[in-house]
Amino acid sequence: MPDRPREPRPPIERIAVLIPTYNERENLPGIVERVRATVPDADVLVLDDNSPDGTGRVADELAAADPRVLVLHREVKEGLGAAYLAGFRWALERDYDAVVEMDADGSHRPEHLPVMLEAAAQADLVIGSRYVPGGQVVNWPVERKAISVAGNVYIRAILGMPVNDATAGYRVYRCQTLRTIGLDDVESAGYCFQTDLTVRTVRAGLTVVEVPITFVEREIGDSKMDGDVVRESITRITTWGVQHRLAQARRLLEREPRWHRL
Ligand SMILES: Nc1nc2c(ncn2[C@@H]2O[C@H](COP(=O)(O)OP(=O)(O)O)[C@@H](O)[C@H]2O)c(=O)[nH]1
Ligand SMILES: [Mg+2]
Repeated sequence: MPDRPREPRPPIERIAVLIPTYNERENLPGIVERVRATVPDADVLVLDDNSPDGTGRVADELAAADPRVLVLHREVKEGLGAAYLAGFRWALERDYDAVVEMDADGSHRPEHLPVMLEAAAQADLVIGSRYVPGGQVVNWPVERKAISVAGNVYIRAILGMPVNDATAGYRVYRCQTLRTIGLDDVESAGYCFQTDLTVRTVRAGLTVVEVPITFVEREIGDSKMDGDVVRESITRITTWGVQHRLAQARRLLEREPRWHRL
């Protein structure tokens, strides 16, 4: 992974664990409790999109009982990416050093977090990776695993990305990374947001470290991945891939001016 000589990274002191929720009423208390037990000095911010099942109210109850739990209520469901962007802006305005992305359904075990945060001492982005040695997925149906593996192979091939799990949703971003890559022109609304920000981080020459995790499929509630999410991912990733290859070709032609005459 590209790494240019640079100043040592400042220590990570203030951490916000961002947990996006849509209909996660039954999952939320357990995951918040595990995060609080594992990283007691971190704040937890629940990003709820007005879940019809009342997850927002559950989040408010947790926040009322614990000053380190906070809630950002959003009016409508606009996708995982949009919820995270709101959470990132919230954290940037409050001078956190790092933000953690974590699903509410228990797939991202909070117990991996200390190792991921340790890795963040030497990284600009840490990805909890299912597809490096030691990483694994438990209880996914074979079709779901096939989509995820094929998606990552496609991303590596078309975008020339040296990352094994570019779609992963368990991450630690230094806030400085978010400032460097810029969030204002991020258009990805759904799950391809993860790939989008991975590409931006790699292209900015920042250091991405993948830490192996065990991803366990949820036991309660339903996945929010749907046709729209998959379609947006395919369309955007293919567009970025074509743009990337065209830019590469353009650079090559500029270096070899005689090719213009062919
Ligand atoms: N706020 C918000 N959270 C979402 C949205 N879509 C998914 N999530 C949350 O994102 C996390 C991952 O979603 P999940 O359905 O488990 O995706 P999967 O693990 O890929 O099947 C969960 O905590 C969801 O509640 C959304 O549109 N808005
Ligand atoms: Mg899930």
